[in-house]
Amino acid sequence: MALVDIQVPDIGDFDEVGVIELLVKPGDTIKVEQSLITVESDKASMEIPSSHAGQVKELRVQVGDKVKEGSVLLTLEVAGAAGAAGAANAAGATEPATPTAAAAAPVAAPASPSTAAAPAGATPPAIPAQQPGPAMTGLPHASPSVRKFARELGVPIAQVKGTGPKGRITLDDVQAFTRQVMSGAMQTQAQAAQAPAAGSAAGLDLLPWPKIDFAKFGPVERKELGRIKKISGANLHRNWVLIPHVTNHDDADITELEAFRVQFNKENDKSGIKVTMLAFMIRAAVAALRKFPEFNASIDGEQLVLKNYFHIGFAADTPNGLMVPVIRDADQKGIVQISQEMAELAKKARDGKLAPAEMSGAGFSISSLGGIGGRYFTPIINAPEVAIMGVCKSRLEPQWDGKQFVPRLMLPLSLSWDHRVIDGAAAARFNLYFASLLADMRRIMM
Ligand code: CAO
Repeated sequence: MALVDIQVPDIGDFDEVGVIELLVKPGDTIKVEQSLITVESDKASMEIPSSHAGQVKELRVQVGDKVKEGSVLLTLEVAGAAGAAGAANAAGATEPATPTAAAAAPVAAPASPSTAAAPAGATPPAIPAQQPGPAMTGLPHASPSVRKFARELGVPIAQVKGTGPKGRITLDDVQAFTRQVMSGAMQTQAQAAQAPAAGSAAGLDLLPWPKIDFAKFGPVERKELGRIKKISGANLHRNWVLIPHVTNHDDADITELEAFRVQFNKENDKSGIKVTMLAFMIRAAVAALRKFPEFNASIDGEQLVLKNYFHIGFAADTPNGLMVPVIRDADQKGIVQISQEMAELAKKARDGKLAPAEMSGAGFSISSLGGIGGRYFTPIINAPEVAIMGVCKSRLEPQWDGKQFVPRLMLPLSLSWDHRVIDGAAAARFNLYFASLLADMRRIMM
């Protein structure tokens, strides 16, 4: 065992810097390069690492002291005669040697991009190059270790109120901020748990849901919402509130396609196969998703997950509520197979026999009200998807062919899309392309 005095290494152009934080205490066992203290000039702050490993015997500085290159920070008990543990980095030992880069390079605050990019083992730079200080950058006044601690907790340091000297943010301030946020979050959760199922304003700072005695206005009866309605309702509510929806409307001329579909079904009447318009739309959707991949994507944090598979969900109206079965790998299936699978899945949905796996994995969905009616509507995106195509009932409409108005069968399209991922121009192009495919399905082969 030997005692070694750890000194301040070369800190660049600074004569003296103030000690603002002690990061170790007597009795601590420390490693080589572990931060010992934080020092600060009027422009910047940085941490001073240890040149040796060992146990802290005595601290030789305290907060508020001024130190410079060569000042003794602490006495360390190290293994071996001359501090063998730190022999490679003997900087700052009782008989100081020139500090090596590894030992002396201050632990840089990651707020400094220049430092993050600096190669390991580079000559120790002067303090300002390591970490521009608050006066230069307008960054909150906090030492690198406090910043690191805040980053680990995900605390936005700019929002923390500093109570240290000159408003410096201390470790305690970061902890107090975290406690405050956590207690707020708990309260919000507690409020949400108490809120009526019909819709809580918790978190959105909205007016509370109106509580009305409807019986005052006439006879009423109460009915529990079904299980599917409760589940789909909660999902729809979240999606509507969290996704910035925009809906683009357009029309597809399906005159020829519908004539072909009717003809095909007539020809195959005896086989029991019934090809539906929705099956064509699923194939058209696959082709459009290939051309516009950001429609077959999901947001994951700050990343976009682009899917290389083509699973298409379709909304099915069931006695229990809305369900969305999924046609998997629709790109590898023909119109007849898709029609058959859709019929099976829709039946299963109506019979309440859909397995969870049959309702998961879609990258894009279609909601067709074509068999019922309507003109246009705003489908709600089925998160984590980023777009959904809604279609209503087609009808014969006069269309100008350049010379005259001619009757054409027009299918109303309503494409809802997530404005965080998609923009209006892409949505308009998607609709145009989708419509052009339905107008002439030969384009799918191109
Ligand atoms: N325009 C005109 N007619 C259409 C049409 C359209 N866009 N789409 C379907 N039709 C016709 C069909 O040709 C069929 O007519 P015939 O019986 O004369 O052949 C009839 O409407 C019924 O079609 P369908 O409903 O059996 O078949 P589909 O493939 O269109 O739909 C399914 C299947 C499961 C999607 C549908 O039954 C359904 O549940 N739709 C409701 C979806 C829904 O609720 N969406 C809203 C979600 S938001 O709340």
